Amino acid sequence: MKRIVVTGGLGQIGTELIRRLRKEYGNDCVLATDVKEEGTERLGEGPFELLDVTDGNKLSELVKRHRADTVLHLAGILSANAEKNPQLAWSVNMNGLYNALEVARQESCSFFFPSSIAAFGPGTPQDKTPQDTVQRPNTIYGVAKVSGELLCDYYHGKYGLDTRGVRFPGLISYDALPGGGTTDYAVHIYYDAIRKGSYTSFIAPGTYMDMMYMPDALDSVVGLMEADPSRLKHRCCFNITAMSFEPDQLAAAIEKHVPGFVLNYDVDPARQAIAESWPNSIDDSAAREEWDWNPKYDLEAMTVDMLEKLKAKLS
Ligand code: NAD
Ligand code: AKB
Repeated sequence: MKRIVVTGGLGQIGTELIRRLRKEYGNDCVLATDVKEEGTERLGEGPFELLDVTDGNKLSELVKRHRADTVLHLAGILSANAEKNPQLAWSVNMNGLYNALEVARQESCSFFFPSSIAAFGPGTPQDKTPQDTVQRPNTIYGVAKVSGELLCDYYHGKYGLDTRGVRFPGLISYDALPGGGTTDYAVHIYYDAIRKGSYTSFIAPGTYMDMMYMPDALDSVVGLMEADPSRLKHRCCFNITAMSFEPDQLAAAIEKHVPGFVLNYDVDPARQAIAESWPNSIDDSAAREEWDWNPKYDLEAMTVDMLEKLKAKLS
């Protein structure tokens, strides 16, 4: 039975991942932590501790006290918020990661790192971006993600630490709201479709980005952490994707189920520039070959489920 510590557990991913892990491994086996406390009731039964990941001593104390064998390091500042305060983003995203890796090394824990499509940049091939390719991002978030990937691979090579990770695309979900990223438009559009029948996008038409529905993202974490290590040629991190679309295509998918839905545009230059520096679509064949990655939701299936779940939530 695994004993897991999750950092940044009250975010968009953590909220759902912790419930899923508690179902799989037992409530008491999963220690949720975050720098804030609002939203703990959404995590279900199980232990919770306040933790700022820049405090390495507290992180170490909690991992030891929980007798953890696995650390899932979700704490971070997302792309758009990171550009507003690069110094804070570096401190949380890099120093927090270093602290978490050091504790994992000392306590011999398996380690999960959520990288991002942001680990690519303007010089990367933009279509079907390969697993191993140019990574020269021009955002502080992306710079920290590439550095984090390298650091995780370093800990694997140097210390034999069981580090694993994925490059998540934009994640779409109906439970916790996204935390200040560039792909957030693809979540907000569903809320506004139900509340107002229209949405104003801060991302321009024709801007393709990879996306994924949260149930597939949760499967990816569990699937990769359970994967047979002898099959893994890569560690940090695997390209994974489920779909790639631009705002008009997303609007058309929603309009099929919300007749009369209207998409307007008021493009935010800062977030648009970030989006344009990321791939249009990435190639996830390494993940498919090495640990049988296989997402279930395409745009249509995700849209049907999102609208149904959100209608129930907002009614
Ligand atoms: P989120 O912003 O929703 O949640 C991040 C959590 O980290 C928040 O609950 C926040 O309170 C916490 N946090 C911030 N500073 C902290 C600190 N100093 N100490 C401890 N906790 C702190 O983000 P998310 O979407 O859940 O993403 C989790 C991870 O996955 C991040 O590393 C993110 O970069 C990565 N990721 C997310 C996406 C996505 O679309 N959601 C895509 C790619 C990668
Ligand atoms: C963001 O937009 O910052 C995140 C991500 C793709 O990393 N959703």
